[in-house]
Order: sequence, then structure tokens, then C-alpha cells
Amino acid sequence: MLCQTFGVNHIKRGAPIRPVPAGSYLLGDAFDEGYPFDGEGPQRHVELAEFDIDETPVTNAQFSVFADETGYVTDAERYGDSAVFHLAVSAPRDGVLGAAAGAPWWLRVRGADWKHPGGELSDLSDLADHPVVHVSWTDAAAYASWAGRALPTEAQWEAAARGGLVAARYAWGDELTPDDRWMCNIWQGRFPTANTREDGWLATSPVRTYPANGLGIYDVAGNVWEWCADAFTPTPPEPPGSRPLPIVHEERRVTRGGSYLCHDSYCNRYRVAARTGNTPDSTTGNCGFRTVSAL
Ligand SMILES: [Ca+2]
Repeated sequence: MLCQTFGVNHIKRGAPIRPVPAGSYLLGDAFDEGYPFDGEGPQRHVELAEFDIDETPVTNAQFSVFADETGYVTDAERYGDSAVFHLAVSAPRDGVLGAAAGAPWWLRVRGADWKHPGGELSDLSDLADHPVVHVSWTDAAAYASWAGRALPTEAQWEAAARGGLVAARYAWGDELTPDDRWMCNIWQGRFPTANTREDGWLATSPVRTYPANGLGIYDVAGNVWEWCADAFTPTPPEPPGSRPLPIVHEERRVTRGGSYLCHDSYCNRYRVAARTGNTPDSTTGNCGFRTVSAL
């Protein structure tokens, strides 16, 4: 009853949800295609109780309701800068404060935050239905708490993303572009300098641009990474379970799904088993989140 009340409350705030049935879900990489240090395998069964999940990543419009109601200030707003992909910067020249070591396509841009995803010269015009970005794990958890919900555990996220398919490579099957159709927003061309935009988008795309998976859930591959509740370890949770792993201070949190920057040559983590992590205070222009019903 409690979850139902929270679910109704959340719908009032404009986030459609989809049920994910209880069951035993086979998770992990069936093709041995993951990066060895990511811990996508071995495959394992996880028992999950029924839950519901946001149909899409949380959008800028939805996050705006939260920020307006609560006055919440995100981590990036407090920092005064955030990480923007170099081709997505919209800032004066002196607004670029530096580049990431080892990943020079990530620029630290003054004034970049969820309301200014490219920097000081950008805003949310035409982006209301794009996923919110430049939100830390802490920000995402705050939104989820406000909505009476939770961040998905990693097991919940993957079970939902698989859309009823068993051991498939992607959320829609085993082919990346069935009938030459793009099913998600990733990178085409030569990373990180030349994006041919065959899927239509350089950076974020509106949610629901590509088909839903078999459970009616959108945008689980590409577009933006999504924070999960769990601490990230380079091996799958052992023993596997539906509860988040205990979190140690400053330990990385799991992110899932890949983003508009993923490309086979660089980061093929748009596969449904793929996983990585980031520190909970990290904010970037390609990471957002969605929520699930609270346990
Ligand atoms: Ca794209």
C-alpha cells in the first residue's frame, strides 16, 4: 500500500512508470564481450520482487519541479563548474577551465550545471524532454527521496533494461541496428572528433526518441548513463541480490546504460550487461538517472 501511494504521488509529478514483474532474472554478459575489469560476468540468477521503474530517465522538466518545490541546489551548482564534452561546450573562451587527464575530450566548464548543460551560454530551451544531466549520485538520491522513491539497485536496473529478453546482447535483441535502424543514441563516426550523427544526435536526445524495450521502458541504452544505488565493485555483487551493496564513504557508485559518447572503438557499454562506476560527487554532461518504487 505504501509503494502504491508513493507511485501515485510520483505520477502526479509527471513521471510515468512501468511495472517489472517478480521473478528470477538471468543477469550478466552472455557473450564475454565486456571489459575484463568491469565485472560483467559470470552470468547469474537474481531473484527480484515486483517493482516499478520510471519509463524514461528523469527529464529536465521533471527535475525542474523538484528544484522549484524544494530549492535544492545540485553539487555542480555549488562547485561552479562541471564536465562537458568538448563538442557540446557553450561557454565563453575563458569559461573552459581545463581538460581531464587521460580523457581530454572532457572539459571542466565554468557555470555548467543541469540548467546550463553546455556552460554559461546554454540553457534548457528545447531540452525539457531531454534527460537531466550534471547531477551527482547525491543529487539523484535527493530527487528520488523527494519523490518517495529510490534509485534502482543494479540488479533492478538490468532486469528492467532487459525488457523480458533472456541473455540478449542489447535491450532489443542481439543486433545493434536491426533493419539498419538505430535503436539508441550513441556515437557514430570517429571518436572523439567526428560524429556523423547517423542516429540524429550529438549529445542528449529527447526521451522516447527510440523504441521502448519489451517492458515499455525507454532509453536504457545510450543517451545518458544512469546512477544506481549500489557501490561499484569490479566484480558482480557476491552473493547476487536485489539489495544495494553496503556503501563505503567515497566509494564509486554503479552507473549503467552507456551514453551518447559510447562507440565500439572507445566504450561499447551500450550493451545491456555493461557496467561502470563513478564517485558519488561526480557530475558530467552524460550522466542522469531514473527511479524505482521504494522497497
Ligand atoms: Ca548520437
